[in-house]
Amino acid sequence: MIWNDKYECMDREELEKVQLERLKQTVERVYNKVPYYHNLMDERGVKPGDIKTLNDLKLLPFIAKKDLRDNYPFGLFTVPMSEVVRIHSSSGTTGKPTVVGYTRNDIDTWSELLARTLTCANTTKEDVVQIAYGYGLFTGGLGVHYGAERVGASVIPISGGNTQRQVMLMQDFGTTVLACTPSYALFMGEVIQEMGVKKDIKLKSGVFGAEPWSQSMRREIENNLGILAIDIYGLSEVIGPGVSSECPMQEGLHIFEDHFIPEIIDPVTGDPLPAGSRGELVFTSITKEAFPVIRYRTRDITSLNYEKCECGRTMVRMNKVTGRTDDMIIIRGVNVFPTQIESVLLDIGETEPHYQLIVDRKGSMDSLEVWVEVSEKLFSDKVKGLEDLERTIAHKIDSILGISGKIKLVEPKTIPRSEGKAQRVIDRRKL
Ligand code: DLL
Repeated sequence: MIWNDKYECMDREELEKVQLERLKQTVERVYNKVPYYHNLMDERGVKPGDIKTLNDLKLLPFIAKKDLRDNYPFGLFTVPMSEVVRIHSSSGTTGKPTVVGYTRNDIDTWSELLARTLTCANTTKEDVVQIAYGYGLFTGGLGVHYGAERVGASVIPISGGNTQRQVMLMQDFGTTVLACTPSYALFMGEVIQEMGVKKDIKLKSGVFGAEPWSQSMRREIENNLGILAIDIYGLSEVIGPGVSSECPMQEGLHIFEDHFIPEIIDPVTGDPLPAGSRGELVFTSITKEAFPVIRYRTRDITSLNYEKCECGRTMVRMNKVTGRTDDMIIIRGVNVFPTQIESVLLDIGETEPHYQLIVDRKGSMDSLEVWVEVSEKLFSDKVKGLEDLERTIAHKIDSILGISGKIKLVEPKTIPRSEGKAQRVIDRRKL
């Protein structure tokens, strides 16, 4: 089933006409309403009238998280506060958070996009949707919530945490669709196992996102919970969740291009890259009222696939995000994404999918330790076997990623569990 096939299945030529019209309006809007954009465009010698084709997008300046911080909190809004009905913000790791605002129409658009997203996970009004993303300033909880209501499903707005209670309600209320981060879904699977209640769980699908996760982690979640696990992507600066979503084919995430124009650029030079190349994803929002963004640099690394999808949607697909240009860790000169190590661990199969990377520096030498849990049985049974397993993992990481590291197998429940985004990397280097 497709939620809104008028747009989701639109002919490309027609879609591009819609995009161009909306882009022109958005550029006009930011130029006239936001002094910051006005100055940036003037500095580049670009006027709204110069945008004549979609190709002219590249004339426009980029915007990054720093620009949002410099205009904290509301400096990039294009409407007076009397028209803003919601504010969200994204927790920065340093300094001030970034703040985003929505008009009533923006909330309406957002609900529609999450309705599309949930429909990609086969959600209908017959479903019971348990929303275990955090509610609050984070966009996950409320974003998915409005979409689930738009679909007409019965919504359980439980937010994150209190996992035993989550599982109890899941049984009692007959939850069929779960919405949370993939790391939390994995943890829930574990708790369901421990409570011995898998047979009482009616889950059929889940919409998981807000952090990178590998195909092997998907298999793990799908097997543990017996569901279809759909990857959903978004970021607060662009709208929140609802920027793109996998369809049941699970071969890339359809970007809702009638609202967001994607580009892939070289993260170093900023030059647009040809179709199919891997690079940094950039978005221009073309329907937002309160807080549109022009060429927002996401720092997320992916590529775009313009081939036709079997599901019938014509919107371009982005491949799974493998990491960020800035959470990418560089160890002894090698770029490492936590998801690459996760894939190695899950492919070996004898470990649990709970791990943490500890990066440190002694003198001028970086060190990498990978802490990973093994099952109770393996841990107590075979101390000798553990050493072999540590060697196998170290060897595989070295041969695939080109980086040597010390593997430390630890007892179950040693690695802190997450109810939101997992913290995969502890970087102790003072860089
Ligand atoms: O994480 C919005 C969201 C909520 C998306 C619920 C999906 C589900 P932020 O907190 O602003 O917004 O974080 C955005 O999270 O730039 C990516 O680096 C990462 N991210 C989000 N979804 C995915 C995903 C929300 N499916 C940042 N795969 C983004 C990989 C993701 N990374």
